[in-house]
Amino acid sequence: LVVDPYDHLHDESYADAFARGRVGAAILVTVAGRTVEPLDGEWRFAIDPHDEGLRQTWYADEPVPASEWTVPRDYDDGSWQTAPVPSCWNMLRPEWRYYEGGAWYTRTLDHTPGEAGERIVLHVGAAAYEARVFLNGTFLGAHRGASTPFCIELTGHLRPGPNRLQIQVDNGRRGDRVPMRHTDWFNYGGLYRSVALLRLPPVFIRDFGVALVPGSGFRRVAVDVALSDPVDGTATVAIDGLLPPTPIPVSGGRGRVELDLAPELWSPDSPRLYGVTLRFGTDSVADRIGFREIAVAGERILLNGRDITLRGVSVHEDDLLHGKTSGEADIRRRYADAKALGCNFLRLAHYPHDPRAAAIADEVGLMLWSEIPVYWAIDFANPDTYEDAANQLAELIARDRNRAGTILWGVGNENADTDARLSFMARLAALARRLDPTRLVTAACLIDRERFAIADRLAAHLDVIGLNEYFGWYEPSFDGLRRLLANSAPGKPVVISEFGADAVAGLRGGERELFTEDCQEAVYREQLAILATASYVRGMTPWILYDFRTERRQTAFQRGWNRKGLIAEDKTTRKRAFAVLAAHYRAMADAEA
Ligand code: GCB
Repeated sequence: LVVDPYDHLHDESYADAFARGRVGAAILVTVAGRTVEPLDGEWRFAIDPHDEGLRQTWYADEPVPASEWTVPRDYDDGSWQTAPVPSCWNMLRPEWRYYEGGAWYTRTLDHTPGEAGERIVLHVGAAAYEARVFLNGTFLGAHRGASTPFCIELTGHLRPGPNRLQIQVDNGRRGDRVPMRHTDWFNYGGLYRSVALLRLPPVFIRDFGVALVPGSGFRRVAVDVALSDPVDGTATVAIDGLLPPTPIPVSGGRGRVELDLAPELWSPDSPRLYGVTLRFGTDSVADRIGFREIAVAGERILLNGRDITLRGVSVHEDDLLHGKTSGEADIRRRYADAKALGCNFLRLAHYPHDPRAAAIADEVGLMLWSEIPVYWAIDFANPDTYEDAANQLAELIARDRNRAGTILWGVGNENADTDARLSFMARLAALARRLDPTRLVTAACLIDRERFAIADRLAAHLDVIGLNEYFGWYEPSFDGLRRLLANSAPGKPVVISEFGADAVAGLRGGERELFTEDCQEAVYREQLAILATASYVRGMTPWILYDFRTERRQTAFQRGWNRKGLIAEDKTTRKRAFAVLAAHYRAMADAEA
């Protein structure tokens, strides 16, 4: 018997399975205030570089102990190694450090049926990059995008007692994905954020949004609710200290009310949050939500009607020991370091960070730029790539729509100004506005090299123009920066979304000795002095708070790390430029006070 091992990959039904099973923003269920059943902990784990599991349908059969095999099908997952969820497999064993490709996570789910009509939803915090979910041998759905959550309904597929849940995760880099093959951050793989089960009533609250109505003089609050099913009825909303339980008429599964309310406003100086509870039938969700309005007027950015400048820093989600898996303590440390710099703002580069990053920013009073990895030269002409990017954006917005500190959605980073890119990213900007009228849209643009000005055609579609420039580093002279700023009349606020220089912590030398702390410090001094001369520069997020791991930098000084951190990868050792930026931000804050 000769079986083509590639049969399944040629089989139309398999090829279509991804598309048919794709899950995305439209069915994401909010976890806000819900009691979840965590599925974190050890899962059985195997890397599968050649996709044998998909070819041999490891998911289709119950595992049989080796002693009972009649054919040599080595899929007894009981003998596998284990891996903790959440974690990045790259951090678990030296031989998995650079592994890219497929891997299988398997575990038993013991199911005790609840009340009649109960619905059970699997919530995956993040799976990098692609995931396929199987329960008891049945393919239930697939998801693309390394950094946004997804949900798969298990109702009707679970049986009482033990069930076999398998998630095949693939972090292979591909030219048509978002990001594509080439990035300047580490390609961590795996189920690296929490996985949980939600037990829900027959009709439940899928999503909700509570925010000030833009332009209402901070006196109207809109509450939107979306249910799991297109039913009619009444939901209620209550806001602690502001609003007693108040009905929201729901028709076809959707409801919206606008209420005359004047909450205390959220700002970095006064990060006031209100407890908000929504109910429908027996279901309820709850969150702590701040109310603020973010807007632009000419070249200014206004928070709650007042001018603000964004004193920021960029940060990756990366850790020496845990890779891209972030704990609460690590997020709080990022923010404590940002505050020690005098920041009121961070750019979360270059993909959606752990959801607690936005929640804790709300609590401690930091504004955020949050973005999707439309990075460098992705396949802008490919409609499937657009769909992937748009879904990641929609999932990010659904996840973080109630986060007051998140003021900017970034739709891309350093993408050359081609026609295909313009139409792709203009559509993303329009999508962000349609899904969320309470935030501004930005992108980190490049300099127009012909005109030597800020002249990206995408700027017409943005509220705030982000600009990455590396004068003093990739381009040794600062003259270009002076020329560029003088040549530009953007008519919109500009945030310098990146500048910086690599420095090996502790390495000293002259001001033009590359990779020394002294050179990095000199670049910061000069950049800050020049940028202060352009009135339309309303903020900056220098590159970057910490050194971060990246495969593409293996040479002399870098050794697997991007060394542009103001703090080394130990997250403790501050480089000399840290104090320079801190002094600058202190002076800016004093001047504004
Ligand atoms: C950039 C990219 C960023 C890189 C940085 C660098 O322009 O946006 O992802 O890490 O430059 O260090 O070169």
